[in-house]
Amino acid sequence: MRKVISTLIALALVIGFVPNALHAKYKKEYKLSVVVGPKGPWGEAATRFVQLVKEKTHGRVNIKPYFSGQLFAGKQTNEFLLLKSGVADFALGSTINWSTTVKSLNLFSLPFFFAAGDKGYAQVDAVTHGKPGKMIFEQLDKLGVVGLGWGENGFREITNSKHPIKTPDDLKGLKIRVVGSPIFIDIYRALGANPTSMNWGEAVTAFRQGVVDGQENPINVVIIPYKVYEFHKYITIWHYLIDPLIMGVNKKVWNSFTPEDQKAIREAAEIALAEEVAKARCGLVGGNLMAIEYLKSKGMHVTILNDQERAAFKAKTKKVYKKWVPVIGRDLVKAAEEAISKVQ
Ligand code: X2X
Repeated sequence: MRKVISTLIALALVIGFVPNALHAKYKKEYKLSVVVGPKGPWGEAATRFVQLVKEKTHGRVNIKPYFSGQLFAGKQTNEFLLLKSGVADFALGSTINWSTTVKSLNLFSLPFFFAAGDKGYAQVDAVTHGKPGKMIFEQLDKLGVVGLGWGENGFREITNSKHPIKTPDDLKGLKIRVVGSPIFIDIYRALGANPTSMNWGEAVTAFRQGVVDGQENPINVVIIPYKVYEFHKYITIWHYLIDPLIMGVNKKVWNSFTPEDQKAIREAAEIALAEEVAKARCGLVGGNLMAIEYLKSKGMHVTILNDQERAAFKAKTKKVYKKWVPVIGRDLVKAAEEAISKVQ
């Protein structure tokens, strides 16, 4: 009898207390950094991820989203450092914002590296979901961040309050707000514009007050939810560069989760990100251009560049490639070019 009781006690310990002991190390709340607010596909994906993680881990992992850059007091290019150091446990971050720390991420900011139209999206998928994407996640890992998957801010299009932009000459002298990432300053200087870096937190007020003439951001994730059309009448769809998002988690935090919870968190990320990418592309691909029609209905004057017109801009940015390809890493650029060349 005694033996039976002690076996039962031992079993209870194994079943009940061991998992508790593992979870005891868990924090009450994990912080998720997001640059933008809760509205639009990017913010909504953060909220969705948090809900899914809670459900799938049966409440063991509680994440709170910190929107509008609350964790980094405005300076969005610091986000990766915060994630790496553990000030943020998770971040759903833009590759542009992280590229000041993770140089390889400037790959996505090479101007006119990807094709326009549907082909461009297929090329982006080939890069992020192929060998180059793996190479990037390996680098993140070395820097102390585990990549859980790719989302999308989107191809960045340029808007302004002055006139249509169709040729590089049209950019001359325009004061364009850009993210505080050096490659953007190089691109706009090469194109003859006057770039000024500004955090997203101050940007919308700057558009409203006319402190800048223009800006560049993706249509579904930023221009529509943040009503940029209220400040800028002109948009040029030029698909000049893509801004993927990454769901990242601090490596120490990641390693503190049980394999079961890691699996649950990965699944949550996969679902939330797939939904986010679909929203980021909705009305911009597959012959459905409803998002562009929506901008027109809001009074925007839309200019869509053809391949020849894009080539004129690309030709002006040669020195950007010369300077940045070695910074990004020739191996990675080559792997990306190979992945792109396989897309029909
Ligand atoms: O600041 C921007 O333009 C934004 C919101 O797109 C990024 O965070 C890169």
